Amino acid sequence: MSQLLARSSSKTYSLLSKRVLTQTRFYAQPTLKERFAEIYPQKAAEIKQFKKEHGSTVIDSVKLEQAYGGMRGIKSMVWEGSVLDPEEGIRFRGLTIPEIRAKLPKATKDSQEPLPEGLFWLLLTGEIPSAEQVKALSVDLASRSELPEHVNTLLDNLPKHLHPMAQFSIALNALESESKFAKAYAQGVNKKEYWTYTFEDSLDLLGKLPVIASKIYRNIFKDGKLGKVDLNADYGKNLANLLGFENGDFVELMRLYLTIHSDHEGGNVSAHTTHLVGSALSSPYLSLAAGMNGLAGPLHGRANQEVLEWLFKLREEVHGDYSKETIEKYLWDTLNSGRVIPGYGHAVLRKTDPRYTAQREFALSHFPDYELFKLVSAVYETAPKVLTKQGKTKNPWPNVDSHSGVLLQYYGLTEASFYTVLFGVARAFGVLPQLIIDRAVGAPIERPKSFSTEKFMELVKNIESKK
Ligand code: HAX
Repeated sequence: MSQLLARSSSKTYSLLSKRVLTQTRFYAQPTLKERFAEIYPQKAAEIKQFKKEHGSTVIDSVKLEQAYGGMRGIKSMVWEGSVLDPEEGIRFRGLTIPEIRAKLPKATKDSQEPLPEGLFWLLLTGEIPSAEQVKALSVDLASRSELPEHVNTLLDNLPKHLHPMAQFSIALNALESESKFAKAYAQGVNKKEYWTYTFEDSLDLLGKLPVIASKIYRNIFKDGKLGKVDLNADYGKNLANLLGFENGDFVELMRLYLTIHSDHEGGNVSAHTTHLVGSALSSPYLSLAAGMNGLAGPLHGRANQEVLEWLFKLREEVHGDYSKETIEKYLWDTLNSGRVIPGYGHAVLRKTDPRYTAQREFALSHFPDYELFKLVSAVYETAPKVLTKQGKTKNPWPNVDSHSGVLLQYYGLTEASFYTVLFGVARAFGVLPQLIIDRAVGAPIERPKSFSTEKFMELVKNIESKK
């Protein structure tokens, strides 16, 4: 416990966390860092042995169209936290979304949604933590929440018209000043110790994200004032309260939102970028910032903003007429104008995203009659048929971004340009565990081979002449 308290970034938080920690009984159980240190040497040894015994087994072959097609489907990355099945969707360490909703610890006995802190533990260790362990992790993260003054000043001085995701990325880069990994590396730390500093940076980062996100939100859209982090509260509650929302159902939504948006295996742009940049031993701050710049793209995380803007235009245009014919016409108009239907399609999935389904279930149980939810449901009835008829899209079904904005709208978080920042906070829960694992197993710098078209033509000619 003393180790945990020593990590607190300020005296006040140390004293407060001491009080909170002594009120709980978790200290008999290992902390996340202690548990990871216990299990990872064995895992690293297993991986080493696996590579030694099977390293030359051919696991995939690559077609030219894949090289030109965004490297789709090539099995060439290791990602421990989750695996995505095209039909079934995501499994976190083998567990589906309904399973994690049922099995991960909850904030209270009345709470329905899992705590994202528990998911972080699961992704890092492969184990479901106890309620006490999750409580300790919540306290630990909250105790790391304070931002250095220069980051506060920086955020307060950014122009309001700068997109929230650009502000988020700037803040993460500026936090590099706090990197324990970068400092240890500069002092010549042994590579066996890399993971421990990466772990500390990752937890410091996670702890600070609700404050960064809320500061951006309140600076741009509200009065710029920010509440205090409550050391007794869980991550989702603190995030909701800092943003300025007290409603208990919204707090529950934040817990669900953070959990289901966390990880979606390694090949998506934000996860892959974080991993790639981290492979050069850039600190977790710089690596996550790079990943967030990718999440900000409209074909990736920013799709949640695009969906809302698209829905609003649709609503304006159809004047309350949500009939299939009207919606179908609007969908065709979008496609015929050379744009994508935001929130539909996926590079891997070939069915409705279970993250969409989880959010739909949340809406059905909390506000089935909400007008915007009905509109989202009406689009769900029609868009897959239109996209199938169009014949180009490999997956005509909705993805996670199709639904999240409507839930936030219902509770009054109406500023769609902020939505990707929330996604970014959640994505940190998925990509940081892999960064810690990468350092624990000594993952190499990533460097795939590229060819010019001329060189590919030469290669293809040679291969085809031998047939
Ligand atoms: N609307 C219209 N056309 C679409 C489409 C959609 N929703 N989804 C795919 N297509 C088109 C593609 O643009 C592509 O057209 P071209 O051949 O003219 O280039 C064709 O169908 C084949 O694409 P695909 O193989 O089905 O899809 P990709 O793997 O290339 O792309 C995307 C996957 C998610 C980028 C794509 O489906 C898309 O643009 N969707 C809309 C944006 C969106 O919702 N993004 C969020 C995805 C989930 C995510 O990452 N969240 O963070």
